[in-house]
Amino acid sequence: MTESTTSKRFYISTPIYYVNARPHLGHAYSTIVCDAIARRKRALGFETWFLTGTDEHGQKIERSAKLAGRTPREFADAIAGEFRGLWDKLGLTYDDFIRTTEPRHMKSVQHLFATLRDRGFIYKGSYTGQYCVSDEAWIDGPAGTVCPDCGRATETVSEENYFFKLSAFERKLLEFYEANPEFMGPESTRREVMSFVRGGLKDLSVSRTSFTWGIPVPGDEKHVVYVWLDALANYITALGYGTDQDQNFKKFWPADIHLIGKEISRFHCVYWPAFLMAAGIPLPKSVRANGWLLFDLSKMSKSRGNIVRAETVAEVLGADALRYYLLREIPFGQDGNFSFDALVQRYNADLANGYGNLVSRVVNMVHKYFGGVLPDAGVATAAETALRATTEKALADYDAAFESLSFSEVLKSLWQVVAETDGYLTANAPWKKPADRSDADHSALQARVLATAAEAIRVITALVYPILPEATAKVWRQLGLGELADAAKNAFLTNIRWGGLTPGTTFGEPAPLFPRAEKDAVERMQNIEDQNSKSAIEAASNGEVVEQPEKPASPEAPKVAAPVAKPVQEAPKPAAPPAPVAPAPVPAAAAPVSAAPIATSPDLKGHDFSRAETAATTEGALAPEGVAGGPAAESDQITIDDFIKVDLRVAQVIVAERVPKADKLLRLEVDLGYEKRQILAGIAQFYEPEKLVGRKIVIVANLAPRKMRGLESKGMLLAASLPDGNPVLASFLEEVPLGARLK
Ligand code: ME8
Repeated sequence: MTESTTSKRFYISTPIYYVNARPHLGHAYSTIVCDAIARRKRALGFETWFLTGTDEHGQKIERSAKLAGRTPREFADAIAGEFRGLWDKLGLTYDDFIRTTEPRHMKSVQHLFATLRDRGFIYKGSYTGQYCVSDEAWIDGPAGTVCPDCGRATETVSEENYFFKLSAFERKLLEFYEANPEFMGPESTRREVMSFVRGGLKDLSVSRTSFTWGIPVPGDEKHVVYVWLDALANYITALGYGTDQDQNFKKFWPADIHLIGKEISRFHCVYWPAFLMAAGIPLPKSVRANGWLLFDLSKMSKSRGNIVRAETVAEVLGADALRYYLLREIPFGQDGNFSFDALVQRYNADLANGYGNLVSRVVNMVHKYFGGVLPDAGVATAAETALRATTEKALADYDAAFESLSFSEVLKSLWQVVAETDGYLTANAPWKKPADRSDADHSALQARVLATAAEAIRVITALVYPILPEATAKVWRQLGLGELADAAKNAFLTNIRWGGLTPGTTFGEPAPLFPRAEKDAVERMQNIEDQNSKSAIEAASNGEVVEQPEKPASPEAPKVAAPVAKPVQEAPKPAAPPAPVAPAPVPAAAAPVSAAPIATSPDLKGHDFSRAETAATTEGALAPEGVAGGPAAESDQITIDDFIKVDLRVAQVIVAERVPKADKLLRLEVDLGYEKRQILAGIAQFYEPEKLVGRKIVIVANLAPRKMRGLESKGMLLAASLPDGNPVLASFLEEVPLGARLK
């Protein structure tokens, strides 16, 4: 990260988040990182612009809205409101919130598209290829290819499209990366992006015609702009690019940092700079990728049902605790696990017993021994000199560590000062007067120790302000220094050095900062989360807008999907797990009955089972109506021995085709590892046969064979049934071997 040397301006952005799901801790993480950076820059006197927002167009959102029974606009309004509301609740200091459905954005994107076309970088062609709706990305390969990033099945798209001449930028991009090693980071991102570009770039389709939820291409309105071109442009449209209100564009562009999650680095480090080069617009100074926040050791994401909400942590421990934990626990750029236990432990150790307790001891003693007026420290002894040296070391290391986004290092070094100050207090025990010490000597010691400790606290507090804005504001008042927000406006961080506290300063009243978290804190947070997932399910069953599942995590798969029209053999693809295609994870042992419309959590306790739902099974043409209706009455319950009789197995679809003259039937050939067999399934109205090839599914393997339309069907597919009767095939997020038994 580099500061502009010509002016003290700074522009930072988060990704704009999809509105197919409510915000979770992963989204909060990136936004909190930006907030901490923006706060520090402002406190250093930079005129700062911090942009966030929501990505609202595209096929994925259109489908999510449909599933929720809403228009895309209603759906987007509801979820965008949640994002914005959460950022406000967490006290995040964004300067602008851009929504890609706003007219200001749409007009400006059209201007960019027209500019690219006028400059000769966009042409019309036709395309047949694979598209991953979840990632909104073009994928190399034949029909049946799974997305190498998210593992979902791709769809075959055959459309007349506009193409962007990405191939013309291969060499220019590589030259740019070489000349600007600071452009992208961390190093793993840089390596991955460079090897992707070295693998060759093909032209990129930048419009779609098969759906309408997007920005119309100017002059050819049956096309909508490709959602990533639409979304990436937010970084300039929000500044007024291409309009007569472009003061902010002139002032803040190019951006200093686009902060993103590592899975979208290709879009930010390849496509975005190429679009900008083509349009003749300067490139951003840097793109920085955060690693993934994991929960239960897999990427926190809606589709896995392993999310935690930022609100939950903020409610129980406060927003500062969340900020501290995320920035201290996870070295920036790396993946890091989130756990309630670790959070509470860190909170108690570092915040309640550490910084909070230190401030409380010192402020209370200044009140007790000096009537709340800071005494003069007098002449320093070796102990004060040592504490000062540690504090000054932390001060000296601070800027470089923060600039390189090493938040964890920043906090470690500041907490070293907390620990030393604590030790210094304990060693000098100003609360204890030995019998052989005169009153005057003792008072001098108290003055020296408390004034020195208070000075160390002042420095720590100033430096940790960007990360703990609420707590540090309280401490600033307790130290008698007034409003920290005002100090921040006056660039107080430019001027922090040892010795800033003036003797005679009247301290504020002591007030608790981080009350110790009791044993039940973990349980309380877990309960709130359980309650949340229940109410989401209830809302879903009432037809309200609820989050839609998003892409499942690619298990550490590098982002290597090739751009459109690139020959398969050139694509450096990892062995992608065959398609966990169903939009919701289905608990592996799910019985062939219906799940809630969003089966995003295995916890279905809150689901309204009272409504009869269509059969979830997809055996033959049709399972008997009402099979999947309500919960089993007690008399209908089965024993484990009954359940074990059902042989549920993992199978992979190797052939899928329509059965002539049967609207509903597909003929599948599936591979169980130990045998191949034919199954007929009544899902032709819901699944394109070619999209099923390669998918792993669950079948009832020991169902007696039966004949339909003259063809034998040996087994039955399992699927969840949505309220409108649509089936969603059961599938897996993890790699599973063929023939594995579900039990
Ligand atoms: O990709 N750990 O939106 P999105 C860390 N609309 N960060 C996480 C995370 C996790 N588990 N989960 C989400 C999109 N994030 C596009 C972006 S930008 C022009 C368009 C954060 O809703 C991280 O920053 O899928 C990631 O890149 C972003 O949320 C993805 O949000």
